[in-house]
Amino acid sequence: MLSISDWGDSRKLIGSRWIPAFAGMTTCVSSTPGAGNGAVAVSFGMPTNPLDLCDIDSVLSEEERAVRDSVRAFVDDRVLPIIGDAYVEGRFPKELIAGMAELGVLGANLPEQYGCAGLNNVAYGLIMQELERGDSGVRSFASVQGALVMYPIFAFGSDEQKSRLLPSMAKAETIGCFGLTEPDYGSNPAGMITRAREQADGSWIINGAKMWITNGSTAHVAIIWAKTEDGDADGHSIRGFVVPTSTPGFSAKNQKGKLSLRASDTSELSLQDVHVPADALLPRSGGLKSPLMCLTQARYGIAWGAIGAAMYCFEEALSYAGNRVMFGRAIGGFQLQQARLAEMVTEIAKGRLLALHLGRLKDAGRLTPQQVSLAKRNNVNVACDIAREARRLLGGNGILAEYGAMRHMENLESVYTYEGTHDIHTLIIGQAVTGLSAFE
Ligand code: TGC
Ligand code: FAD
Repeated sequence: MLSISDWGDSRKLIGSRWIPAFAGMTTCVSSTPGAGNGAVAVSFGMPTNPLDLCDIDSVLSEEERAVRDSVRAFVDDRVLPIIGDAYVEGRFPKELIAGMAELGVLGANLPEQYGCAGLNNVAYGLIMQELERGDSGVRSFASVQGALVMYPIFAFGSDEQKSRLLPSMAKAETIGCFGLTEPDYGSNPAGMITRAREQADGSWIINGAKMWITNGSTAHVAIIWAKTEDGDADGHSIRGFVVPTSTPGFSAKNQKGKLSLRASDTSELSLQDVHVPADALLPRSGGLKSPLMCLTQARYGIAWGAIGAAMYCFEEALSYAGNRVMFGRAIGGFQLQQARLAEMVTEIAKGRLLALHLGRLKDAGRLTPQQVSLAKRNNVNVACDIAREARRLLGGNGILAEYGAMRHMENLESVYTYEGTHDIHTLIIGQAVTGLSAFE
C-alpha cells in the first residue's frame, strides 16, 4: 500500500524535471511504491511536470518561484507528516505557528516597514496555494491572521496601532481572529446585532455574539465588527475594534462536532459588557464596506489556496493510479481513471491561470471584488470536485486519513461556505453582469 510517507520514493525531483511514478505505468506490475519510475517517461513524450502541462511556472518570476518552493518545502517537511493525525484528533497544530512566522507568511503582502515580507500579491497567492496543499485549516490560520486581522489594522488603523500590532503579528507573538458572522447573520452581516456604545470618556462597551470564528480560542486579539448606533439600517455605523481577548466579559468556546476543518480552531465568541479604551477603535473603519474589503483580501487568497488543495489531491491520485494494480495492470492505464486525471489537471491549470491573472491585476491596482468572487467561486468549486474524484480513484484507501483526498474534500465543504457561500458569489456575479441586485 502506498502511504504519504512513501511519496519520496514515488515521485522524483531531478533538477527541475519531475518523473512521476505514473510515468512507467505500463511496466508497473506491482504495488511497490515507486515501481516503474524512469526512462519510459521519455518514450511516452510525458511532460516533465504533469501538474504544469501548460508551463505556468515559466511566467512566474524567480522570486515568486523561490517563495513558492520554500513554503512547499515547509509543508512537505512540517505539515504533511502531522496533519492527518491532527485532523483525526480534531486539533489545530499550533506547533506550526512559529515556523510559519519564521518563513514570513503572515501578512506577507504587507509592507516591510511593519515587519512583514512586502511580497507582491502573486507571491502571496502562491503562499496560500502551498499552505492549502497541506490543509485548508493551515491556510485559514494564515489567511485570518494576514488578510482579516493584519489587513484591517493596516487599512483602518492609526499609526500607533499599526506600529504596535503589525510587527508582533508578523512574528506570531500576537495572534488574531476576525469576528463578523453572528448566529443569526451569516451571509447578511449588515443585520448584525453586536453593539458598541461609546462612553463619555471615549471608551467603548461592546455586547454581542460572534459565531464560527477561526482562531477564536487561540487569539490574543479579536477584530470585532459592531454597530455603533441602533437603528442605522444602511450599516454605515459599523466599526471595527481591536479587542484583547483577555478583556473581562470576552469569552471564546471551541465549536465541537465539526466534520470539516478539523485541524482548525473554530470558536464562538461572546462579548458581555466588554469595556475597551478609545484606542481600540480602528479609526478609519466605517460602514459594511470595511469588513467587506477585508473579505476581498481573504477571498483572493482562497482562490489560490483551493487550487493548492486540488493540486495535492491530483498528485496523490496520479501517484496512486501509477502504483495500484488491479486486473493485472496499473489502474492509471484504464480510460476511466485517465479521464478523471485529465479533468483534474485541466481544471487545475484553468484555476491557476485565473488566480495568477487576478494576482497580476491586484499588483497593478486594478482588481475588483467581483473578479475575486468569480475566482473564489470557481476555484473552490473545482477543488471540491477534484478532491471528491481523487478520493474515489483511491478506492477504499481513499477514506483513510493517511491519504489526503478525503480530508481535503471535507475541508473544502467549509471553504465552499465561508468567505461568502458559493450562492452568494453567484449572486454577486449575477449583479455584476445584469446590474440587478438580488439582495435588495
Ligand atoms: P452592499 O450594499 O453590496 O455593499 C456595501 C458597501 O460595501 C461595498 N462592497 C465591497 N467592498 C469591498 N469588497 C467587497 N467584497 C465588497 N462588497 C461590497 C459596496 O460597494 C458598498 O460600498 P458603498 O461605498 O456603496 O457603501 O452590501 P449588502 O449588505 O447588500 O451585502 C452584499 C453581500 C451579500 C455581497 C455581502 O454582505 C457579503 O459578501 N456577504 C457574505 C458574508 C461573508 O462572506 N462573510 C464572511 C465572514 S469571514 C469568514 O468567513 C472567514 S473564514 C476563514 C478564512 O478566511 O480562512
Ligand atoms: P446562511 O447565511 O444561513 O446560509 C444558509 C444557506 O442559505 C446557504 O446555502 C446560503 O448560500 C443560502 N443563502 C443565504 N442567502 C441567500 C440568498 N440571498 N439567496 C440564495 N441563497 C442564500 N465568519 C467570521 O466572521 N470569521 C471567521 O473567522 C469565520 N470562520 C469560519 C470557519 C468555518 C469553518 C466556517 C464553516 C465558517 C466561518 N465563518 C467565519 C462564517 C462563514 O463566513 C459563514 O458560515 C458564511 O458566511 C455563511 O453564513 P451562515 O453559515 O450563517 O449561512
